[in-house]
Amino acid sequence: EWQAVHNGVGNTQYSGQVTLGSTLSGSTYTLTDAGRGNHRTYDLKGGTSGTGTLFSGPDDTWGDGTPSNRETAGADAAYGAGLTWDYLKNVHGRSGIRGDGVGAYSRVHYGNAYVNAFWQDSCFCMTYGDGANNQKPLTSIDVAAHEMTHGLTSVTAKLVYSGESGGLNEATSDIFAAAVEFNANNTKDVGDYLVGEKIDIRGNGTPLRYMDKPSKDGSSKDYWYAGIGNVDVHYSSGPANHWFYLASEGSGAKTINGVSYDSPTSDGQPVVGIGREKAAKIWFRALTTKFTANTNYANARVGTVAAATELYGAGSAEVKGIEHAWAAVNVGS
Ligand code: ASN
Ligand code: ZN
Repeated sequence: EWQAVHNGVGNTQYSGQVTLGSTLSGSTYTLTDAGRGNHRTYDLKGGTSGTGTLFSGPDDTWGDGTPSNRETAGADAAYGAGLTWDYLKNVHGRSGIRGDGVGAYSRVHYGNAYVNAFWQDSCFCMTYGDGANNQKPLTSIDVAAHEMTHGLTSVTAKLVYSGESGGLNEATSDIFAAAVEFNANNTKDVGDYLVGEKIDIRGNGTPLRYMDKPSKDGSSKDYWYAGIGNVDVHYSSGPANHWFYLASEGSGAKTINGVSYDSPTSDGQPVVGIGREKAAKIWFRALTTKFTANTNYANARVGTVAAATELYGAGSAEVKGIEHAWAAVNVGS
């Protein structure tokens, strides 16, 4: 059976009106993205197990921009998964999480007022709660890209989710969350080095994490130290997130897409950025060809320098730039 690739209209909560891949079966459209490995988006309707119900309907318009319409969270989740698919394909030449052209799936409306989102290897799927009072689903671009990137890490480096490797696993998800958000060029949810700035998980409008200066969240670490492996992986990710910011943009004060940053360095020495595209290329190559399950911060420095050397040459400005960024987060050679 041959089915045409359709483009539906998504009225999202966080990213405005967007285009979504859909499929027409008979006279019913479903949120099945045939152009992206048949990634499907399901409604759990408050449940916490099973696949739920595939979003479907007689028109090809999904959601109305408000959380009271249950298609809205589906539109945001489908959009985020599609952007992450496109980013992997267009920037890194990878067709889907496993590189085999097969899409994962997404489930929204998990539980009641559940304030988290997660990836599971067991279902090869990502799942989203509806947030406080079921008003702030955790379906923004960066959260979706973060969760989908956990799938990528699981099938590549397989970084163990504890100790320093756990921090690097978390940082990998934050790094590609930022990269996907920048790559999306969405005018409502602009690219930034903040994580979770749209979902108001703290209830005061502040982001969950800050990559330019991770300690701004009150818990994350700016710099590596012996024993950082003992803190929660969402905080030991700090030095690697900070590395990505510094490697991309350099130290000091800077405003990008209306967001102001001021990134410090452990030794007070300035760092000159190489640009986020190159920094992301280096991290991706290291993740997929150098890092292994027990890679720690010292190993990550070695792995990224090896990746940068292959991409840009020994002694290149790119290699020097990322070495300076590692030194600036206290990861020495
Ligand atoms: N949302 C969290 C994360 O992806 C869930 C977890 O703690 N693993 O990091
Ligand atoms: Zn995570």
